[in-house]
Amino acid sequence: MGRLGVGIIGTGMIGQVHADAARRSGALIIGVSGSSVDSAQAAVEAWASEGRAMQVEEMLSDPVVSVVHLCVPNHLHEAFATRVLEAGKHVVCEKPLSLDLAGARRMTELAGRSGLVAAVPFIYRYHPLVAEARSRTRTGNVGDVRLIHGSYLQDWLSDPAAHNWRVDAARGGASRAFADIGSHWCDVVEWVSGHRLTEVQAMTQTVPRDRIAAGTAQDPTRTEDIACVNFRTDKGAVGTVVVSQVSPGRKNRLWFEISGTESGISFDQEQPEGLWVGSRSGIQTVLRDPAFLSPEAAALPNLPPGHAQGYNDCFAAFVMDVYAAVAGRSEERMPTFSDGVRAAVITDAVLTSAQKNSWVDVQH
Ligand code: SOE
Repeated sequence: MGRLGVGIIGTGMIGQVHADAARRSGALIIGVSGSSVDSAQAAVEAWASEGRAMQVEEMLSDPVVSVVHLCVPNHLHEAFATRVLEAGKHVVCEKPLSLDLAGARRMTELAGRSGLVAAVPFIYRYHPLVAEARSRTRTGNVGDVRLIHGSYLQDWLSDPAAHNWRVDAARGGASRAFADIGSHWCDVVEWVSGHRLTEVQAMTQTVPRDRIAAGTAQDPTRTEDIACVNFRTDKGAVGTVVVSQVSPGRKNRLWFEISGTESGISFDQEQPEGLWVGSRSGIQTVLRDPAFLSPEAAALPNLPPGHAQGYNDCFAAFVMDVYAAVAGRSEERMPTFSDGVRAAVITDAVLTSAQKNSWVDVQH
């Protein structure tokens, strides 16, 4: 069978990440579409030379294109995903799925009716040591989980003059920091622990600043830079997560710790080659050495220990699962639009709780 033909819509950093992952997964990039022919052509020359600049309509009517990766700003996700699915093509849509919960639900219902693969890159599930943490939690090694806590800290918006489409609610959505990266944290801890958040009590903060983008004055930031969320889970645990994109020195620091009755485990995305394991008798660092990992973790693509794996490796493993699903093989780990709705449900509850200053149930 020939190589899977894919299209990329969006020419920013994440478009290149998707393209690299697609190539590593054996696909052929047929075309790239962008906000202009020039931006699409520049992307082709920079990271998709086997393809060509295409208009969206041309990409969606090309029978060689089977999967379309959406790497555009959030406010365009629903319209583009709808066009892709209605064109009969499988879709990978960046998170958050839509600007709000209703949009995420519409997209997921359409995807369900289409019978096509519709995936969302919650890619931190694909770190081998995240899989190891899941294995140890699910097989009872950790014992009964009592506490889940952590943070997801970045600093790319800590410069008062920094600007990005994400800070504008009209293009990014009503939630920014939590929808953008708090969603990753919640997805990965629910995936690892098997617990589901059932109630949240949240505070959000937008740090004062004026952002003047090059050439145009922008409204002062309206979406949150920081979210502090307490939560309860369906299996009796409690927890808290701090999400920030204004924490100087923290570049992409997703970190969680799960405390059980037998042991604790902790994972730091910025130090992904070792998993912290603690018990009353002592602590150890489990290295990413497939020879000593659970089958679930060893089954993920693993370079030899000491050959550090990272973000792009997780992305490639995710895209491999998407293309396996396109070929008809179901992949339990693969996050779908249903997981995108889950993230939107939690985000909606966080915003509601912050606005009401009260505990809020997380809808099923
Ligand atoms: C920016 O916050 C960002 O690129 C997110 O959009 C990604 O989902 C996250 O993985 C890294 O940071």
